[in-house]
Amino acid sequence: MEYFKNIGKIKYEGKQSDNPFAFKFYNPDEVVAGKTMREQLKFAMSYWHTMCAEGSDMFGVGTMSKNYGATNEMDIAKNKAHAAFELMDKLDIDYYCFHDRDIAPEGASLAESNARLDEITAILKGLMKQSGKKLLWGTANCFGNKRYMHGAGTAPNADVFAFAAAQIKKAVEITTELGGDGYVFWGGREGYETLLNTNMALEQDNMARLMRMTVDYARSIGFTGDFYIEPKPKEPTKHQYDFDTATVLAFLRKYDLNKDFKMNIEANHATLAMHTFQHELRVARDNGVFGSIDANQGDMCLGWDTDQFPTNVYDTALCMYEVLKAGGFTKGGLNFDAKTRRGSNTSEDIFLAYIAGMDAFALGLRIADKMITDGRIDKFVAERYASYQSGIGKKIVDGTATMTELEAYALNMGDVTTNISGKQEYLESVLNSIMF
Ligand code: XUL
Ligand code: CO
Repeated sequence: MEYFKNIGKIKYEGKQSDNPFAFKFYNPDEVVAGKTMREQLKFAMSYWHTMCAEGSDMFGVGTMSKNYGATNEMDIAKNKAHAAFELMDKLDIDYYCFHDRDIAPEGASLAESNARLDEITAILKGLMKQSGKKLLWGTANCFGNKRYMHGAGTAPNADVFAFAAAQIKKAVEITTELGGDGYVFWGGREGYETLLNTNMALEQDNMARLMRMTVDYARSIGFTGDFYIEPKPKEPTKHQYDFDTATVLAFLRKYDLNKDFKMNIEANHATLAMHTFQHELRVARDNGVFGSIDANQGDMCLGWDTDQFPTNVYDTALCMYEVLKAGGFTKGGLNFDAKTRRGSNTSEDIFLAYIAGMDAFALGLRIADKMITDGRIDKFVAERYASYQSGIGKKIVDGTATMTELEAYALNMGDVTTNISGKQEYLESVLNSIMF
């Protein structure tokens, strides 16, 4: 059965093309910065937004159906799996990622939910074998069900913690069964609404306990992928513990989890934390925890997570600059945690959205490569810090300078006589000249 009948395989036609159903910049097998674009970008389809989300928001019901011609919920899930692989095939996307509840609806009991997961996992495994598509990462939805109203790993109720652990155990098992390259923790409701009712210290200790148990269990069953935490500062809770990359790093170091976890950086979560996407990627790269990316963009006029398909090339270029500087993706990749607008309610819109996002990242990759080969920006930065390469600066970075020595140096100097311009405007114009 073909689900997207009026859409064929999306091909690269180049930027002159006005065919809406063609890539203008994403040419999968073209080599950019030493690897094919396919290898550099490692695009992944997000099951929840693409296969499940029907356009509902807090003011209104869905505007599109994702039933794929079925009525019974397990039949819908089965058709969805087939439709997912058709979509990936037509869009030439090699990876996908999911929450447990995206692929199989929750049953009346944990045992039934698990049996449903087994049934769909077998189907996905077959489809993966046929198509060669791979699982970028799996995760558990420990935020949707009402039992998680106060959190999962950080719930005040130990029964909820136990349920979450059981659900994650199964999610790790199916991720392993499907050869997943990663496992993500996004702490949907791991945070608080008010400190008046919250034991923050116990909640965070418990979250760390859950993560440690997950890592140990996953390794014991042969999971070889990476673990990721996906920072987000707020929404749905007022305060999420995984606020941003720097906060998560402090958490990982406190609980000795930093060897096991990397970051899954989401663009719109960065902006919710009042950071740029590039900032979050830079913090991750500088601290050796760059892992994977949820690519999307927010709306700067709105204060919530709009999860729009990314089209802002300035952001994709600076993102890919960080990715290239980090040495590229290893087990991670670039998943579109993005959904079409409620008003873009056809399946054609989903294809057009992926084409827009993939092209925006392809452009970003091409520009990032040019930024590096052009060299003006990197050279400027290197020269800006040149004073640390010799003399007193070298002593400072080598750790041999003392306060007394620095005082003597400063007294002798009298005052700082040279302080070179940061040339922000010039660098921004260099970036524009590279881009256009
Ligand atoms: C929510 C979000 C999640 C995670 C996976 O804001 O980004 O979809 O990516 O749980
Ligand atoms: Co995300």
